[in-house]
Amino acid sequence: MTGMAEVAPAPADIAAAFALPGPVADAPPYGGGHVNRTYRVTCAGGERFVLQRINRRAFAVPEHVMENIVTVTRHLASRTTDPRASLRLVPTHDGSWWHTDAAGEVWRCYAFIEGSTELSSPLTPDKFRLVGHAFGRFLVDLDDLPVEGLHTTIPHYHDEPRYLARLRAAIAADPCGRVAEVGPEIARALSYEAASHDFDEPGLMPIRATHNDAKVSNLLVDATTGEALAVVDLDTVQPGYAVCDFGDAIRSGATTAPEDEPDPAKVRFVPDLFEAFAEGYLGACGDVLQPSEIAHLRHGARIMTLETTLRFLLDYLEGDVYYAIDHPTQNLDRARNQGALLDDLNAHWDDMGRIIDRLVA
Ligand code: GN1
Ligand code: MG
Repeated sequence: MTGMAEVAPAPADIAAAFALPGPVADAPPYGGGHVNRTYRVTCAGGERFVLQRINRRAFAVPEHVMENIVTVTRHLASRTTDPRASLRLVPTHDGSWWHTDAAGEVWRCYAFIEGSTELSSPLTPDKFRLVGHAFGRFLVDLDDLPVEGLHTTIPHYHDEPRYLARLRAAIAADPCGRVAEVGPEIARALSYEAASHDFDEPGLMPIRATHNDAKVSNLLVDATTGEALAVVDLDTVQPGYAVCDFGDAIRSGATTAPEDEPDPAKVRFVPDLFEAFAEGYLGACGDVLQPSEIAHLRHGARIMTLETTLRFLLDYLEGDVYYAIDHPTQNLDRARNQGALLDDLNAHWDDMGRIIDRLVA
């Protein structure tokens, strides 16, 4: 451990930098993100906002994250007349879209989307079809956004061979003495070496503006009607492959258990949920996707499940330096969970192919 505890500025003081409609009444921590710090700010008049500090370990240049978000939220807002269908940034008093505090940390503030919620569990095929449709729409809405205008804010983000190389280095260095307890997890991860190269070929698919954290919880729905409202958590929007977003959604939704369920025996891939998501997704963006992308949807599902398996395992071996944890084995739980899902999803490889073929027929 390092000796000095971090002295974080009070979120209410940071919120005062933004052009809010009145004084801050409270600003408790909010949401289930693993990387950024998030607070829900309520003003004296009851108006609500989401205040976030961008994590520099994940995002080396937070200003680039913000420039991407400004570009993307503008573009998305121009596609709809519904103010609840896209995130709206609140400027600072001096007209900037972000605030840099005394320690150099970058903060931003969004209007809270009132009457919205994450989808409730259990996820049914009907609900997951709607998620597929929403992420498909997201792709269509960004289809005409010039991807050269976006920064790559996390280089090598979906570079699985590189995560595997880092895993090998972490095994060799064993900085926390944890290697001995994760033998089966390491063996499993290394057994996916061949699959890790699925996207190595340059130009395999078109590069688009993609979300890169397309998990179920990043779609807000109307709390009363359940209809889709906005895709949120736009920090990771950057140039990438559409099938990685498809895959992220599958690994987060086409499963019998949430990502940190500690008992891997409870984790199964659910083909019916895969099918429902793919149906909604292809219904919304099937015309925009190229044949190379449709052909690699299932590879996207496998590669993104491999990626979370590798990243959680790596973080456990490296001492929980990246993902926030609330108990000491949480990253190990997550790695085992995603690894179990990876094995089961991979066992359904041919089923996934048949489902996609049937849907595009
Ligand atoms: C992280 O912080 P959060 O929950 O939005 C991570 C994603 C992972 C996800 C796993 C910048 O997202 O890549 O898929 O956790 N974001 C970053 O739940 O690393
Ligand atoms: Mg995220």
